[in-house]
Amino acid sequence: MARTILNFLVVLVAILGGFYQLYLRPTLAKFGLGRIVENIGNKDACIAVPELSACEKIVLHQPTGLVYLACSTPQSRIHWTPTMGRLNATGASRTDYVATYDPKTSRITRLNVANFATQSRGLSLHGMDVVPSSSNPNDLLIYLINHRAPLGNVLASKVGADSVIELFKTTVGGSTMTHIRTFQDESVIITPNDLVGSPDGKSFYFTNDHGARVGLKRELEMLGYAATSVGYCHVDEGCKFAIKNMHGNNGIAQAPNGTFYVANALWGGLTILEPQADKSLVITDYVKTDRGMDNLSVDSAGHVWAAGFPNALILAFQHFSDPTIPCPSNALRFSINTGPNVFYGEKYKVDKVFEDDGTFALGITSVVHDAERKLLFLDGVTAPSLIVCKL
Ligand SMILES: *[C@@H]1O[C@H](CO)[C@@H](O)[C@H](O)[C@H]1NC(C)=O
Ligand SMILES: *[C@@H]1O[C@H](CO)[C@@H](O)[C@H](O)[C@H]1NC(C)=O
Ligand SMILES: CC(=O)N[C@H]1CO[C@H](CO)[C@@H](O)[C@@H]1O
Repeated sequence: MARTILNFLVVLVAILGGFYQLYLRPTLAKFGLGRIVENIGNKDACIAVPELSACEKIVLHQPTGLVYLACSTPQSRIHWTPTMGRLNATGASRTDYVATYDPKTSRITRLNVANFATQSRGLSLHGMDVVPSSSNPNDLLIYLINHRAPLGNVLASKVGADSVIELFKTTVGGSTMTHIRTFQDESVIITPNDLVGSPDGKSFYFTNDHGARVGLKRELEMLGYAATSVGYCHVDEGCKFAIKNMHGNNGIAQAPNGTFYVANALWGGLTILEPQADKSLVITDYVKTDRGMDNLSVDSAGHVWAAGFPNALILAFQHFSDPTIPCPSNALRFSINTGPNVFYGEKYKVDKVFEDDGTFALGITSVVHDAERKLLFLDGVTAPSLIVCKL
């Protein structure tokens, strides 16, 4: 009997050892275990703007150099960040806001909200897109993910957030945003994270960062369960899934020629997709990275930028509970590889343009590059300030 148990234990240890070596170790390494964090492009070349903390998403208006930010408070994020399973609706800020920052004058403008009928349910922001309107480029359409608390006597921790997409309109440099409509779809808009809006104000693509609002299955996604998706909504046609069964979907961005990029926040990697006539998406390529990442943007030079997570473990298990705990951050740039190793199949080059151990830049989840003015903007869910760096 003892012998059998011993054999069993030996086999078990061997299996677990193999599991650790083959599976868990590379996963933990991607999450940041044992990674040495460098200092690249940080400090001297940068300034911090503490008035703009906890801004989850940054969008650049290229012609003017103005940046639009979707902001909250670090305190609210501790209680209410549905993507991280933080679902304490009482602790959520319902007065999150969109601000503009002008790097030329350092002027910050918090946009006033007008015509927002469902105002009582407030704004709890996350992903955003700001798109010049096709009918007048001086008008900007602001698409916002709004994680509302569920209505009635139900606990958000039981049913999740009642998330919708809000569409507002503003003018370039204006100080008011006027509500146009709310997009709602219980079965397709599940756990919206980030989005790409159309210039006619009628449709958008968005990522669902989980397969379900709540429940144990969400935890399996950390281990590779592919349950995230991209959805598509049109004001006249409703919502549908553009692609399902992807892993770790988070930030989404679109190049001017229509190509989509989606970041895997858990295991890393950039997926490249092409839209089809029926609005579905087809995967055409994938670029590996050594870390999870988030909140993509495409600059005017065609480079894709991402906030990398040098250490997702500290981010998820320490910094998100207490945003004062430093957590390293960095910015990655993806470009078409023109170097000699193209030959070996490396179509894309991944450069680390900014890295900080967390003493200066922490909680960074969104990175935007102004290629014309050579400025890099960094902010994030729980970041204490906006960081602006000269490149
Ligand atoms: C939820 O948030 C409220 C308000 O901040 C706080 O008083 C309460 O302790 C929080 N509940 C939990 C379970 O964290
Ligand atoms: C779209 O542009 C990107 C670079 O900005 C390029 O990598 C991609 O191949 C282009 N896609 C198509 C379908 O031409
Ligand atoms: C749109 C957006 O901001 N997406 C993600 C940015 O990063 C944080 C941190 O992981 C995510 O929680 C957001 O979902």
